[in-house]
Amino acid sequence: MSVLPILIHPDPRLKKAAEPVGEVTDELRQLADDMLETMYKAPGIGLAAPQVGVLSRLLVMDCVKEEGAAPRPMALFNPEVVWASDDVSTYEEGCLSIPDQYADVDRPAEVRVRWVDRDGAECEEHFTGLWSTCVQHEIDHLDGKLFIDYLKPLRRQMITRKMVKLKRERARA
Ligand code: GNR
Ligand code: NI
Repeated sequence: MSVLPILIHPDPRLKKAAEPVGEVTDELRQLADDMLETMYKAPGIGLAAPQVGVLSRLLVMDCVKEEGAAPRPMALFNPEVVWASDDVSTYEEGCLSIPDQYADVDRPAEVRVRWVDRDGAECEEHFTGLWSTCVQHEIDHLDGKLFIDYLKPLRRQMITRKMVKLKRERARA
């Protein structure tokens, strides 16, 4: 198991659509485990493969937030939204690739998602609440989309400038 470096916006790899995964190999299972370790350490509730520089359709998440509750680490290969509610909910989102920046984003309140799990089995589940927000945020990453793409251009530009500065400072440190 290892913690992987997380790419910071702006980075061309965060803007590209990721490629579907073929067979779920040991190498991909290892990547999923490393991504989970990276996500828990950050800490975050989700992570998509492009955020660690891998352009494959894989995301991991665990949105259990109750203190002392059993964790639920999930790895989703080739996830697809097969149904979305007309009902919208607003959540203040953040992103590990855009540190310390938060903004309200509207998304369908509930979604039904189909994916392939680490054993290669087809799964389908209905997500609500934070799980729904998170899985949609992660699938957006697989399509090269960030939560700031939903904001007005001026706000997005301000955040991008801050990230350019942050990256420059980190590179000098
Ligand atoms: O850790 C994360 N928290 C979060 C909060 C609200 C909406 C979405 C998220 S996902 C984010 C981790 C991340 O950047 N995943 O891509
Ligand atoms: Ni993110």
